[in-house]
Amino acid sequence: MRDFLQGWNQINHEIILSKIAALLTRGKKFLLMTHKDPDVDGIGSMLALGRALISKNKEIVLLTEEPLVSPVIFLEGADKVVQILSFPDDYDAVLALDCAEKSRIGFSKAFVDNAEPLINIDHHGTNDFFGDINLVDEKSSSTGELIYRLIKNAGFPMDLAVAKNIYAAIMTDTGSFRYSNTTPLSFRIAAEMMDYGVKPWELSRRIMDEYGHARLKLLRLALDTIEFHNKGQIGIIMITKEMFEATHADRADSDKFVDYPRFVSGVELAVLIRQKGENEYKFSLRSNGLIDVARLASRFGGGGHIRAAGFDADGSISDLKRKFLQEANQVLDDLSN
Ligand SMILES: [Mn+2]
Repeated sequence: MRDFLQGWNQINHEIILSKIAALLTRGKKFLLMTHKDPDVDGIGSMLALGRALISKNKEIVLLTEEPLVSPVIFLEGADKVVQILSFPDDYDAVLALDCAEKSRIGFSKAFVDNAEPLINIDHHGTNDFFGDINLVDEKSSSTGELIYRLIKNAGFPMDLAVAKNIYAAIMTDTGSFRYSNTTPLSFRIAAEMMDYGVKPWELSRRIMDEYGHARLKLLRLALDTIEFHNKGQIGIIMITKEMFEATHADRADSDKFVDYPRFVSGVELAVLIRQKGENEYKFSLRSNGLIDVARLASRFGGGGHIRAAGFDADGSISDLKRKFLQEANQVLDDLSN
């Protein structure tokens, strides 16, 4: 039965892919968006699909709420991404890429509600199917992988610029092909992208391995905050606004900091708490395999993947931490019973 259902799901995705491909082939003008605080998968997917559509003589607008920062700014074609405020209503479709829910797109509700039809292409298990058409495949390593399948299905042209963005999207979402979401298909696509001229070393150096002095200064401060709970099973690292200010670092500079507690032996759940405002915090959760952090995050109104999820929280940090640890300890204790 399980095999049958998985098979059915796969057939279903192909039908939806064809439906989206037909819509993109027929239409003329499209708006592409991704989630707030966009990552390489989101922007890379926008750039890859945008470029493929431009070679089919479509009019494309690639829109983000905020100007791009490192590392997404280093993606091929990133200078084509714009920030505008009004919403012209003459698009043949609006595509939301890598967004688990409508509110993740950012912008005002009225702005996004104007989008019609809204096509939701995503790989988050917590996706709530907010689109008029939903291509949601949680087995996909990345949205970039879905964009690859869409481009193939539609028969749109692939070139080095498209390949670089698809490769970068898969590379970052799989942690350089190390995370549990890495599949044989991820490797096959990566190999094909190399045939188009992608150089893995060059892309990983530019997008994953290069950082400025600010990041190192921020890391120095953040490492001092690491604490462990529940017999060393929970590791927490914290970054305050003052730390950002003192080091002139930006949000992207704290990317992957959660790996420092995560790599410590015995840790099952790693948490990065980033202060966004006076009483505003972002919790990023990583699981080493035992805990479903998407479920844990959803108890606080957030979401994500089984091994990587997060949520926003308002309040005093001591209260937020206490409430979070209560839930997390409970989940861990239930697992060991
Ligand atoms: Mn993604």
